[in-house]
Amino acid sequence: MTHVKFSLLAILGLTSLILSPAPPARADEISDSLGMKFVSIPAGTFAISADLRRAVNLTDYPERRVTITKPFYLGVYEVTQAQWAAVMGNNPSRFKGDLNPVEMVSWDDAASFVAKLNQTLQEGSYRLPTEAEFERALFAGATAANFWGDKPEDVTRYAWYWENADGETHPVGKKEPNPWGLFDVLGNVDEWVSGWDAENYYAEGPRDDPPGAASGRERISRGCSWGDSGCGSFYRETTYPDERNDNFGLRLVFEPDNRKTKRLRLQR
Ligand SMILES: [Ca+2]
Repeated sequence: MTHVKFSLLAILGLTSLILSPAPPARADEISDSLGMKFVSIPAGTFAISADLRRAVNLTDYPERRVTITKPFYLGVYEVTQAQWAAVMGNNPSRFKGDLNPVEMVSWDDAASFVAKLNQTLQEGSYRLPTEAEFERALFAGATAANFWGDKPEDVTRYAWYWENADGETHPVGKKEPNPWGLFDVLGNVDEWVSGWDAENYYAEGPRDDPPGAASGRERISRGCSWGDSGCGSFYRETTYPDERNDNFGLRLVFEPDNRKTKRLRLQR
């Protein structure tokens, strides 16, 4: 069993050298043996976006503040097809490309990927981001309608969406990152977040580290995709957990095992 695990890790390591995009490393980035890179998102208190308030009918609350109490590592990129295939042994994507984001994955499929990754790599713990974490990371401290400001048309610098994507996904990391170093946080594929959709959740749920509703009928994706016209920070979709589509993908939160963090940290 141990032998199998080490062999798999060796394959994953080689695969990551060949198949990972390689922008300059930031001091606060870490990388796992699969080649997935993560950047630290700072803790802080912020107002959940007007668009999320509208989406969940929180119109009686002109401002609703939540706190992320500790920094967390979020994937710099969407999970790629090469990374998915290295872990799951298959590639369900419609738009094939090793460095393109995996798609045609349901929320349930994403949960299976996370479970297998945790079982295989054992370098720490992987999970989907909560919706509050996604909002924190997406807006990167900005209070404007989008992280770049109030001009919606500037989204074309950061995102692949209907008007510029030629009807398909693109390799991750080709557009500009947001101020906290996240690529394709808008556009390319919609990204699953944890928790269920629930109308009163942000009115009645916890203010600190809200995990998302514990039950419901539909899961949530954020960030718009190649197939969405007029992509922006407002984008939020709710879908049954077993529904696959060529616009659904994911990015992960990684909580490194503290004993291994030093080895995982990238050098400048
Ligand atoms: Ca995306």
